[in-house]
Amino acid sequence: MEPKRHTITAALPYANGPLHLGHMAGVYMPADIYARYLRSKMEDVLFVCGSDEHGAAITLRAKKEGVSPQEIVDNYHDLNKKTFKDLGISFDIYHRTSSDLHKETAAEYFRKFDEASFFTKKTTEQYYDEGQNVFLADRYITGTCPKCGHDAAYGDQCESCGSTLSPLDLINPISTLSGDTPVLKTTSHWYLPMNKHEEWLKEWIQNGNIDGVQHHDPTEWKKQVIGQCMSWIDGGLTERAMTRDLDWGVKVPVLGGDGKVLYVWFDAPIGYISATKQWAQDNGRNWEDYWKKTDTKLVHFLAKDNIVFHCIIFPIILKQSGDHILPNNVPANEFLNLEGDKFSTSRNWAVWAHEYLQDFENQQDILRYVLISIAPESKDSEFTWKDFQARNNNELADIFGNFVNRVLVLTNKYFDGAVPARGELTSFDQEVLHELKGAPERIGQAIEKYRFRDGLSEAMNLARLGNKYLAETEPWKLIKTDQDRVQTIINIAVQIAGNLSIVFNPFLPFTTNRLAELLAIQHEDQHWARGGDDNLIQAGHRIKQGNPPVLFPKITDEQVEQQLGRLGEKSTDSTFEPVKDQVVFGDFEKMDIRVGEIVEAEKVKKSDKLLKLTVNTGLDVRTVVSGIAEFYDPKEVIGKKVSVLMNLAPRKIRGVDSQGMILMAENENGELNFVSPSQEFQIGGSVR
Ligand code: B3M
Ligand code: ZN
Repeated sequence: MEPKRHTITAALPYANGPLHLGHMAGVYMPADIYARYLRSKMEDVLFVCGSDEHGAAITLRAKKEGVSPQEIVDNYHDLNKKTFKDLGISFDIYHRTSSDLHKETAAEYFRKFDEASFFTKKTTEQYYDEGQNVFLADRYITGTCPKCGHDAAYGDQCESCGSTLSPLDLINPISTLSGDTPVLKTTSHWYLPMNKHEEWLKEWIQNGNIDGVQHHDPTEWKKQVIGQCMSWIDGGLTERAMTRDLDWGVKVPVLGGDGKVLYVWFDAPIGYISATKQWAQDNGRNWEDYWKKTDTKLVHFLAKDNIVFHCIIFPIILKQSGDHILPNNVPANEFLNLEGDKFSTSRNWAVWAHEYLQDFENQQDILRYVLISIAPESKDSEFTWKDFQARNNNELADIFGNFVNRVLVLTNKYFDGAVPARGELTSFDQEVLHELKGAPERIGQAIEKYRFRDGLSEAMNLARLGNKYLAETEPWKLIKTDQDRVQTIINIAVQIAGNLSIVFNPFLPFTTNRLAELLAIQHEDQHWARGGDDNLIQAGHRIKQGNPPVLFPKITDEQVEQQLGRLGEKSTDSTFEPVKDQVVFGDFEKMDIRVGEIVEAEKVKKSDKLLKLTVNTGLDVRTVVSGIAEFYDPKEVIGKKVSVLMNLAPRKIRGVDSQGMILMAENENGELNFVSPSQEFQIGGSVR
């Protein structure tokens, strides 16, 4: 049965950090190509995503930075939403799980499950930090991994050996909040008895059917996906708590739920549904069509670490809901590595998508092309800047860009921009047109089977064919002697160029839009159904006049070097610096800070940044050099009360002896402001 509509989801990224190329290659690019392709076939498509704004990782980051979780998620929700948009990821909605609609929706599912007794409620002992008065989420506990001995395993997982753990498995558990050893304390939670669902899950994942009803073709699922699920199931499914003792998240909406929130993996997948509800409200549609009708095809895009949640936990939720459809496929990808190593946020071993967009303005499609070419579809793969450069320069620029440029230039030059009619065809012409006709089918098949790399390489083959066609027919040599032949050649070349704007459209939407403009063709002519048409552009049609722009500028060695030099540098992704290591009060007490008054100020010679200040500290009058010249004029600081670190060892700065330091507050733009008493205050008073 052909589906009537498509619900496409892409994993909701945690709003606690920016997005890097690994996320893009593994999840969002493939999902976007799939969505764009289906839209171009005029199918009914809903493509949803949004920020996952709950979970312990976010509260942990907020604690580290000394801000509220809401501030963190507001910041990254906006940044990530914009990054996706700028990269051309065509979500119909980018929602967020901290929205009221989401919280109501998730709570409603939870309430229904509770009423229907789909949960079991259990009281167990869990680790508790007595100093901080909180139960510790799995991620807040580290200790030694019982499987491999790694000494910094988390309560839910050992990142060294990959084992799934429970906090009680850890040897020598430590609370990351305080560094103390936590104690065990009893608490009650709602558990999803996954073990009760083992039988149907097995049948559904392996054979695609439930109770004799065929839901999908299991041969279309990736082997790794089925493999991972079966190894979980064969290992025995257990009960998993669907609630947590936390104050950030969706509040548990039933009796006894005080101080507890929904487990983020119960809450987040429902985010797809609440996003759909929001979209439906905004567009006068019915959300249920996209989640309940059996002629809707639901596909989840994600990376391999999210497989079990989308193939086991969420399907249980969907099936228990009674009338919801199950995913038709979960084409999960493996991981992308970077220059020989794993992506790592803490070491800043990453290429951040928003930084790419700043550094390579209007070159989104180069990134899209490269990331799809190397997408980790069946095994881990690697991004390197050298390869990025090579793929752009040798493929996009030299093949695609070169071909299109020739077609446009020759059409303008020989025929004044009017597409010539073709005459008699040679067997080579016929071969080329035959190839052209088959291309959309080959590419579409690959996309529908989630083989995006193959699809892209087939599309590139069409550009290659065009390039080869012109190189072999050499119209520039014939123009003086055989105008008829040149007409045919250019006509065929124009048809290929027009078709490139169709078959590349899902992959390189910015480029194909530019191409359509240059060829002066309508949006309708870019629908997938027009693909393969060897008369896509009629004789006599006028293309855009003038010199065509360069579609793919070459990437230089300097650009590559610059990017390489940045890897591993201090992270710029945080608005606030993380909290420094703990100190005891004695450390702080060693510092003698007092209120002083600036009595004289002048610029330090040959420096744009430094002011030489004379400060009356109540005990003495001393000279302090301060790096504030960009923010304060010498005249305006005289008379200001400031905080002076008195016992900082004297230093010579630009030949001036500086005794002490003036304390400054710094904002996110690096602007400095005096730390001063808020009212008139006595000079010499101590600051502590
Ligand atoms: N936020 C995990 C992740 O970003 C999680 C995905 C949720 S999808 C419902 O890897
Ligand atoms: Zn381990």
